[in-house]
Amino acid sequence: MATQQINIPDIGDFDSVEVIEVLVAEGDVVAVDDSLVTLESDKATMEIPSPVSGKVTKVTVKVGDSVAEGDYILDIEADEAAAEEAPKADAKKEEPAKEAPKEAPKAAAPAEKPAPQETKAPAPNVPPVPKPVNAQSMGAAYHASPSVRAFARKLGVDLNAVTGTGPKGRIQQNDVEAMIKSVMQGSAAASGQPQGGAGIPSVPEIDFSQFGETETVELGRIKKISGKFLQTSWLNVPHVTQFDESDITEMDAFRKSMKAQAEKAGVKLTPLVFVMKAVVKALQEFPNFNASLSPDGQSIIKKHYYNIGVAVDTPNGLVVPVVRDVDQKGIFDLSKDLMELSAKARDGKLTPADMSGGCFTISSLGGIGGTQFTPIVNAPEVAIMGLSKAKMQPVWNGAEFEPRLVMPFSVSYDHRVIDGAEGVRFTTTVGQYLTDLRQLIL
Ligand code: CAO
Repeated sequence: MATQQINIPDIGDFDSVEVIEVLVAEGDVVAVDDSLVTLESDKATMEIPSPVSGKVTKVTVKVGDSVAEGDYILDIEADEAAAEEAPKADAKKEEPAKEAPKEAPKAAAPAEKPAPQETKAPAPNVPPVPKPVNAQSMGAAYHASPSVRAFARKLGVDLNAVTGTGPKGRIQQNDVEAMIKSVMQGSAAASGQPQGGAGIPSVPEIDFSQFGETETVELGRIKKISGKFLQTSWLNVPHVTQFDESDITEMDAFRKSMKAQAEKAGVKLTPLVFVMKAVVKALQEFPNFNASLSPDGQSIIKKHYYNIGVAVDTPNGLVVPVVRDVDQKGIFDLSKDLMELSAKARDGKLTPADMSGGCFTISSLGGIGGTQFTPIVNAPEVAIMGLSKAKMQPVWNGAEFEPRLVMPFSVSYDHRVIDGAEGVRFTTTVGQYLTDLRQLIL
């Protein structure tokens, strides 16, 4: 089998152009016209096709190299049949066979110089999805003809994300079309909302059974519904999460001192009801947090009522019943509402009315643990608070360290409505109210 040295053919008026892709690696088998490298000048992108079929035995260029006509780029051990055919092929390509085949890269060049193809930046609606590079083919993550590459480029599709169904995994035009279709359908289905052109690449489908035993269990109804809402919010709301903490030593002492009274009233006081009161007072001071963005994104709808959603963990998934008019209720009433709603939630008896009309949500994981987390805004609300577990900590009081009960919390908010400074002012204010509950009656 003859080894053919492949050189850069006539590339027109370009003296020196950059190699932007090396599409083959040693060991790859190529067919005639398979693209070997992609070159890019300031005006165009062009692919250099293989003049022969065979096995790549050596690659002498790498991405970033500058090349010109005649530069040696790789060796191909031509198929016997191809080698025999080669002279004919050369003849067909109308290049004068002035040199011996072994050192005849120019003779092997295609007659038509590769047509420079206009390159466009990838369309922003289909972001590139990295695909693991085949370890045996580091330079060639995919195979596709120049026309398919041009088609993909035109539509802004990263071919690394496309699975080729052609011979030897070659990417064909219908593979690119299928990829676009799946992206559009996947993102639309996942959000349950019209997409407005924001196509999100789908997560690759993997057959996990190739790695071990698996079991497929359908998601419960609540998980399916809440999943859609969570994803819609995650995709639509530019989230910022502000972390903070509050010294709740006095608050907790007060809560414990009220235990007997609470029991008499048939309720159990947890830190959550105090947080609800502190949040509502802060919402009154920072009305942007008690608001929704209009659907056209041009106005803020401020609410003059204070209904707080509370995320409740149930065996079937997460639900968010709403405690109404928190501003008008005392802590015993709030505690009663909370207990009733969370019992209804766990029994699966919440009605749609129980879960609507919220202004701001609190997600409390404080009874379980954790130090901080980033809750997802319950859109169309614009902010959500996450409570984590309070812990005794040494706190410097100016003269010495004192043991204090400190509760970490976070607030995620919609940055289209709330600025960072406002975000931290809000958390600081809530923290201060929790530290000194007397401020709530001012
Ligand atoms: N720090 C320390 N202890 C806390 C605390 C905090 N921040 N918050 C609650 N606790 C304590 C309570 O005081 C109680 O202890 P005691 O019995 O000794 O008083 C214990 O933890 C259990 O409280 P609880 O969780 O039953 O009650 P709650 O009022 O704090 O919360 C409810 C009620 C319904 C919100 C909660 O049960 C729940 O479901 N939490 C999970 C919410 C969730 O999953 N959110 C995630 C959303 S994002 O995926």
